[in-house]
Amino acid sequence: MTAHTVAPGGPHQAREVREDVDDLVRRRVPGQSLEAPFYTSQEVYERDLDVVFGQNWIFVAAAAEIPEPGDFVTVEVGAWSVILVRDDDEQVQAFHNVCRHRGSRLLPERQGSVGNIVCPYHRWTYGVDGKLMFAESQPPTFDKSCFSLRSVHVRNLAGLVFICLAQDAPEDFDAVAEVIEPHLRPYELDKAKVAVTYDLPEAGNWKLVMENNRECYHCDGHPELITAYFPLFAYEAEDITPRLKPLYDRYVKAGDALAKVRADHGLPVRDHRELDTRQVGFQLSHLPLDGEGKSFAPNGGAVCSKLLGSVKDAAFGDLSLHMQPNSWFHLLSDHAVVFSVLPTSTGTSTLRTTWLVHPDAVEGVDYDLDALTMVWRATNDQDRALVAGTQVGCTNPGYVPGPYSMVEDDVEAFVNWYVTRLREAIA
Ligand code: 3BY
Ligand code: FES
Repeated sequence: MTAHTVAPGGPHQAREVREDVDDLVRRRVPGQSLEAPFYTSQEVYERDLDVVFGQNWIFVAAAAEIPEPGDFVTVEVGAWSVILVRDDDEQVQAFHNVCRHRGSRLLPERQGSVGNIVCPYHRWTYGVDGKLMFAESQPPTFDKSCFSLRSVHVRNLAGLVFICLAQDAPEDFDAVAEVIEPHLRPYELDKAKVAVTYDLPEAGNWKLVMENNRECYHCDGHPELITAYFPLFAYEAEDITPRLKPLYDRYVKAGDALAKVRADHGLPVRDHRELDTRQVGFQLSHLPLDGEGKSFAPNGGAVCSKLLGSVKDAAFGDLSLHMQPNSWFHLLSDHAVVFSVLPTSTGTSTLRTTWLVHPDAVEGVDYDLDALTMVWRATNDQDRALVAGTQVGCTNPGYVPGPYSMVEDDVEAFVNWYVTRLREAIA
């Protein structure tokens, strides 16, 4: 509950509720899963919208979704609605989806193309640069320049669009972007083509979707994925059990081969892990793939015959990028898959997945849409069931937090990042 909200029981009760959430945040025990109210309470949900989604850079779209001037998508984050639109200079702009007259929603559609943005109520008309161009029946003193659309902070990081809804956006985005951008550059995602995007409703709090993504402890539950993807996420040599040894040996060998390919492309081998050590938390790793080592087809085969951007070698591994608080990305030689999680209520969220291919790749010729998307559709669906099961479990009064294993350090890093943001807000 936000400080200014008055609870049904009056201001007194509002203060108690706020103190309850503060207390929950303060007493969080490191090394174990969060207490139930983090996933089940309306007050925590509202705090998350305020402090996490309202204050941080969040990933919301691929720039390829709006390739031409006038193309737009709208993004719903809690009660916010934001328009992302390509302007006449081909830059991505972000505006609150609210008319400057009497507040009507401007664009109700999820996606489309406009010449100008025209309010459906009294037809105030804005350019795609947000400037008010026309408002009927105004007095001579009316100054249009005072009523541009309210802009939202936006960055296009090599084709990945991030917004920040805060008045003052966290400053370290640009420093992080500088580290990440050279790794993304070969794929030329800004020029890519969207093969398909789809929204998966999740019956779980947004944090459960993120925590599930941050580990591969459960990856035996992804039979399609692990024919190509090594499920050794976050494993160190000492975590390798006899069962995993043959897989690990294959992983090391494939990693050596990938290092050579990266060197041939003039790229130094690099991993960056700053998941909970800065506000724009991220992890970037270039991972080898199993089987043929090319892409996410069963057994590591290719799924598109045209390689992205300037990538020369089909066996170019998987550039895996995790960003706090709500996204992850897989970039391969022949396609990329980008994921964002947005909260919709305490116990529900939406996972949006977009597949990108070379701009000239033709469906049915260079790729088959079912084959392109099969592995991650299956994986997302399996994860959806795991998340739903955890939401139900956390809601059970019998739930108590349990310990993270040695291979769940990225789950813990996500939770650390999250709790740090909440603690900073309390301070
Ligand atoms: O998409 C990912 O990066 C994670 C890693 C392991 C589980 N999930 C597939
Ligand atoms: Fe938009 Fe009136 S509310 S023109």
